[in-house]
Parts: sequence; C-alpha cells; structure tokens
Amino acid sequence: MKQYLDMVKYVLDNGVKKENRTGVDTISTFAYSYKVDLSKGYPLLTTKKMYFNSMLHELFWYLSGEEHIKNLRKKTKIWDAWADEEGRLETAYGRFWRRYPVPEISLDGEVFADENNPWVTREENGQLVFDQIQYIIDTLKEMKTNPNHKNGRRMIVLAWNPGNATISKLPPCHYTFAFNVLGNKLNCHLTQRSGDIALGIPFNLACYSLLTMMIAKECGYEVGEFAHTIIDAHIYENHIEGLKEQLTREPLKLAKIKIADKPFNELAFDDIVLEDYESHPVIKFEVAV
Ligand code: THF
Repeated sequence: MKQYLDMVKYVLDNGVKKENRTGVDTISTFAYSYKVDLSKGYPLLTTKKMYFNSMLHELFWYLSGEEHIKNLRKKTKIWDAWADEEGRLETAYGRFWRRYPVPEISLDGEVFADENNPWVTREENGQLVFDQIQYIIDTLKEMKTNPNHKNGRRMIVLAWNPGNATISKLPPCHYTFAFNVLGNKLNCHLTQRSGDIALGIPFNLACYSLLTMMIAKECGYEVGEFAHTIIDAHIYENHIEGLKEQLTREPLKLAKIKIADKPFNELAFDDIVLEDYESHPVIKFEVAV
C-alpha cells in the first residue's frame, strides 16, 4: 500500500527526535493523515507479513465489550504487556465502545435512561452505560429511509474517558472514530493521539477498515474510504532499519475479505475470511511498552 510507505518515508525524512516514557526514543511528526479507498481491496499491508489472525481476535475483543483480556490472551499476546496478572486492562476499548459510562440525568436535567433510549442499559453495579456501536448501526439503518436524518453527521464513537485517562496505564491511542455517508458509500475516519508506525498503525488500519466493511454490510451500504489522522505519528529508533528494508519492497495486490451472511452481532472469528493474501516476508519489530 503506497499510502503506508509514503507515511513511513515522510516520518523518516521529517521526524524530530523525542524521548518518551517507554525509554526507546522516537522520531515524531505532528498530525499525519492519509486515506485509502476500501473498494479497491482490503488494505492489509503486503510489504511485510501481517498477523491477520491476531488483529481479527483484537477486533472481536473490542466488539465484545470486555474490560479484561482473560479471553483475548488465550488467542494473542499483543495486549499482554499492558494488563495486570488477572488480565485487567484499563484501556479496554470495547468497554467504551459498547458500555460507555453515562450519567443518570442529562446536562439539562432530563432523565437519560428511559424506554426511548434503547442504547442505554444499567449494569449490575448500577452504572448506566451506552452502546455506541449499536447506536451507529441503528442510525445508519435509519438513514437508508431518511437521508436527512439529524444524526447523519453525528455518528461518533468515543473511547476516551477523562475519568479513566488520568489513571490508566495506557489510555486509548485510537480514541475516536466517525462514520460518514456519501451516496451509498460508508466512510470511516479514525483519530489517534499516538501511533507506532511500524507495529500498531498497520493493525489499526486493518482493524478499522474491516470494521467499516462489516458495518457497511450490516446496514446495506457499499464500502467507501477509510481515513486516519495520527496526532503524534512516530517511528521508534529500533524500528528504523526494518522500515527502511520495508521501503525497498514493491507492494503486491491487495487481499479480499469475505464476511459471512449473518447479523453483525452474531459475527465471530470464523465468519471473517481473508482471501488472496500474498505478502513479502515478516519483518520483526520489538514493541515498546
Ligand atoms: N504500544 C506500542 N509501543 N506500539 C503499539 O503498536 C501499541 N499498540 C497497542 C498498545 N500499545 C502499543 C498494542 N497493539 C503488536 C501489534 C499490536 C499491538 C502490540 C504488539 C505486535 O507485536 N505485532 C507483531 C506480531 C504480532 C503477533 O505475533 O501476532 C507484528 O509483527 O505485527 C497499538 O494499538
């Protein structure tokens, strides 16, 4: 994928050296953006072998709403470093995607949780939570019959929570995304506060592109574009050599994704099939914790 290689080259050429909490320095740039047309194929990088299965487990973990990695860590180790021994992880994205804590009453003093709000439920501990993914799906379906629907430009999912961010070991990196409809095409824009270009970004790109494809299918849209803005877009110094090697490689034809004919909320790991994926060999990058 040319867009990814362009970003790597840009950060290698323009990155400013910066120290950070992990102890491995980065070269960083500010607010890098790119977009890809999902109708041209599934943007899983071909210039190195991608661990698609790890990414797919990660996506279904997000969608599960779990605030721990007890199940995820049996499938992939990619989140182990940030969880405690019991598997608790304050950063659990899905907890916010599907169970975002909301107040009892709105800022205007109206009761928030009532029968008119199907996305709010009360958890065992009394906390009210909001299912942001279901809200997006329901809104997108409603927009099919009413394109002027008032929520047409309000399809936002937020993983950032100030009450969590100050105490979490690792507050969400990709902390908000928005959907947008043009014609019959579904677009998605992801905003990321911090992006590890060698390791995380290829996963995030693959993950949100797939999520967009799944939601488009569920709601009857064609796939449009995936756009990504990375506020601190950086390369760890020990990744520079591997990325330079990657830049010498010619991108191959993009893979395809097959999604089983099932309702979105019933989709599971085996329902997503990666087809025609060919890649250059693995490049090993060490993850900074
Ligand atoms: N911290 C840092 N420094 N970089 C990140 O990319 C990152 N994440 C998540 C949280 N903190 C981060 C964790 N996501 C891999 C991939 C994604 C991760 C963490 C690690 C990884 O090691 N990938 C390897 C091997 C994958 C495998 O063995 O399955 C790879 O080659 O892709 C970004 O959200």
